[in-house]
Amino acid sequence: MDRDSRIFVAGHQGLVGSAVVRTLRREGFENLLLRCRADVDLMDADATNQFFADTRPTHVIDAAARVGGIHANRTWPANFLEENLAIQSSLISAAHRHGVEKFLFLGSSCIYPKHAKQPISEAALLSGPLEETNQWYAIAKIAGIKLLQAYRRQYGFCGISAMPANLYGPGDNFDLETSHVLPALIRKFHEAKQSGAPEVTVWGSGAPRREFLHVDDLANACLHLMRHYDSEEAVNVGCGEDISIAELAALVKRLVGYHGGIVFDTSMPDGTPRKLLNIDRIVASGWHPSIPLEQGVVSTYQWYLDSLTNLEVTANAAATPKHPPDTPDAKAGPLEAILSKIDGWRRGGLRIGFTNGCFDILHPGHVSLMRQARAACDRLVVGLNSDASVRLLKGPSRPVQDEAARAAVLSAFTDVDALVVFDGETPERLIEAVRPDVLVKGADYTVETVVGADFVRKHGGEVLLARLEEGHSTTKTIARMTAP
Ligand code: GFB
Repeated sequence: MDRDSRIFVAGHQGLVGSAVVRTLRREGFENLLLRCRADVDLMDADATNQFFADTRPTHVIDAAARVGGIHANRTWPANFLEENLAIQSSLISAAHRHGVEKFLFLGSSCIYPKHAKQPISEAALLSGPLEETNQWYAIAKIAGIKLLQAYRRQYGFCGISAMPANLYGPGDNFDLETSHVLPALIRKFHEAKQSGAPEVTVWGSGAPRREFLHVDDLANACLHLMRHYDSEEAVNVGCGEDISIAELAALVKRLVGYHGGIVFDTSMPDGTPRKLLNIDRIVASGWHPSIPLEQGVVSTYQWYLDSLTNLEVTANAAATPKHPPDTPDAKAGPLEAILSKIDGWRRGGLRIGFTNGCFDILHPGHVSLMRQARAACDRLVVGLNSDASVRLLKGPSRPVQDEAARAAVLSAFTDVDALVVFDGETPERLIEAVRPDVLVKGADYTVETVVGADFVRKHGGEVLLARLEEGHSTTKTIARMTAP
């Protein structure tokens, strides 16, 4: 891999992918292919294949995956198994078909048996039963390693697999339901410090041991492996030391500066008792971890604090729109920019709401819809039909106001936090990209007829029907305007 290589970083907005992009750029790699889910759905084999045909990457770093902590793994086993299988299969197949020179697949230390001998060497793969909570994710990742081995043996395809320890760092997910333990503890201790809560609850017994690797160390290792490693055998990437969850909680508590107590909730699962990786193989190839845990926790806590400040700035900006109504507001923007904004909100633990419409002539019914939608979430994203889309749905005389005017007026609503214009008849693709926690439409719909309802519910979200305001609708408004 050299500086001219066309490198596709799959999953570049996630914890790992964003660290890989940072590292590649720092090392002078500029020819990066970055696509978010709305551009290419990697679970869709045809779309992925087309993307490879169009862009012809020479190298792929596959950091795209459905990931989450112990509770998420236990709650959504079908998503963890099915989505990861689909993503890695379409990527590996397209990469082989379109002549990719080298492919790096990322797994996790949870692929190893629950009671593997410590420290766990790569040879422990498939030597015993998996841990129950994350077996679904582990099976998918094991299938990824095996698929690359099979492609290497059958086609000579150059695919390698790296298995990192538990990762953390800037850009981590701080949502308490779906996150891993380290960001969860940072957030819990921080919020307890702010509120003066007497104690913080830590899941499980505190006895399990975990090895934590800073994501920038992993990104470094990815680059190292792309340059120096070529074998069908997976390679472990860790820091070489582990710590119990009780010790980690005490460390985070001290670094955050919280002075209350810690209680353990043993109704929550412990998961694997221990998973310390043997990192002899990667160390022998010339790579070493460089970020000590304490330093990594301090900088991750700082990142978390910064992201909270950014949220406050965004919220204040939303409360006081600074733009005159005829200029596009900062809330509106291209999909990629809005998605990355949403990503930041979600990482900060905020609940994302979504509603959509033509919003051609705004009336009190719209004001009420926005208010109800915003009351059900922390940040409201509005999908606005483009002019072409409104013409398609309502006929050639519509819209009355073009999309720039409609976006400008909507952006002035304090209840609206972000706005995206979409083409086509329905916002289905947009909803899949935004993945709202709550999807809101007026009560002239039923839950069954709301576009995107199935998708949102399947992903743990809810659909809300907003109360209608008697006597107000765009059709009635236009009828009044055009009445003789
Ligand atoms: O990080 P974590 O969710 O994942 O949990 P795993 C590690 C340990 O921390 C478990 C405990 O024993 C949890 O019970 N824990 C304590 C907490 N408090 C909390 C908390 O507030 N949040 C969370 N999340 N945990 C995951 C796998 O396993 O590791 C994934 O499920 C993946 O598939 C990932 O492999 C690396 O280390 O148990």
